[in-house]
Amino acid sequence: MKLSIIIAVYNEGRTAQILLNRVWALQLDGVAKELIIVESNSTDKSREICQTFAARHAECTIDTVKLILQDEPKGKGFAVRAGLEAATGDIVLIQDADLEYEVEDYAGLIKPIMEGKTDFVLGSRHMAAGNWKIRRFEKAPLKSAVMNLGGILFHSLFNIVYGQSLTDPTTMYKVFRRKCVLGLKFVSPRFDFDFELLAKLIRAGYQPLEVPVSYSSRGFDEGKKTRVIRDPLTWVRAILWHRFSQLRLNDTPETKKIGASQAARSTES
Ligand SMILES: Nc1nc2c(ncn2[C@@H]2O[C@H](COP(=O)(O)OP(=O)(O)OP(=O)(O)O)[C@@H](O)[C@H]2O)c(=O)[nH]1
Ligand SMILES: [Mg+2]
Repeated sequence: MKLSIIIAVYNEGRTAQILLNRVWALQLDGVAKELIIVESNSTDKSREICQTFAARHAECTIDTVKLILQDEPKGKGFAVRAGLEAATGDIVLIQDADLEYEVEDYAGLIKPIMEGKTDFVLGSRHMAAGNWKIRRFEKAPLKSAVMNLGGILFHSLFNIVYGQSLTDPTTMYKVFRRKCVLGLKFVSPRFDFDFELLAKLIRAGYQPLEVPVSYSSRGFDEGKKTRVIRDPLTWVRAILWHRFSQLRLNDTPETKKIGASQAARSTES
C-alpha cells in the first residue's frame, strides 16, 4: 500500500523543516510513503529547505520524495492539483506545511480506507474538540470569533447545498483512494479548491467518513495565508458553482446523467 502525501509549501520557513521531518519519520504498518512537495518560489528559505530535504532522501526507495518547483505562488489549490497529477499512491492525503494538525493522526485517517470501510475520509477538528471554537488567536480574539462563526456558516451552507451533515467540511485532512479523483475536473486555484474537491468527490458518489483529528490553529502573524475578505467570497462561489459545474474532464451527456444519479444516491444516504 502506498500513501501519497501532498504538501503545498509557500513561505513556510518557520515550520517546513519540522513538518517534513515529522512526516518522514512517521512509520505506518504496511504503508510506503510518497511525499510530494510542491513549492512555489517562496521569498523566504522554504525553497532551500525543500531542495535540501529532497536531495537528502533522493536515494531512498521505499519511502520516496518528489519535489515540484513552481515559478510563482498561484494558490494552495493550484499547488495541490499539481501534486495530485504527480501522485502514484493508492491513497492520497493532503498536508499543509505548518504545524496546525498532527501527523500522528495519519494512522486513524487511513485505517477505514485500508479496512475497506470507505474510500474517502475527512479528519474532523470539531469531533475532537467537541465544540465549534477551534480557532484561538491569542492576539486577535475578534478575528478568532469571526473565523469561528464564519466556519459555522460555511459548513452549514455546504451541508445544505450537498445534503450532508458533516462536522468539518473545510478540514485540511482530506484522504481518499487516488482512483476516486481520476478523471475528475478541478479548476480552483486557492482555498476554494477545498470545497471543489469535497463537492466533486461527493457528486462522484464518494460519501466521506469523518474521524476526529487534533488541531491547534496558527495566527496570521504566524504565516496563515487565508485572506479574511478575499477568500470567503471564493468559498461561497465554489460551494454554489461546483454543485453543478463540469464534474469530469470528458463529460458527455451520458456521463453527466450517471454523475447526477450517483450524487442523488449519496445525498439520500
Ligand atoms: N506551493 C504553494 N503552497 C501554498 C500556496 N498558498 C498557500 N500554500 C500552502 O498551503 C498550505 C495552507 O495554507 P495556510 O495558510 O496554512 O491555510 P489554512 O488557513 O490553514 O487553510 P487550510 O489549508 O484550508 O486549512 C500551507 O502549507 C501554505 O504554505 C501557493 O501559492 N503555493
Ligand atoms: Mg494551515
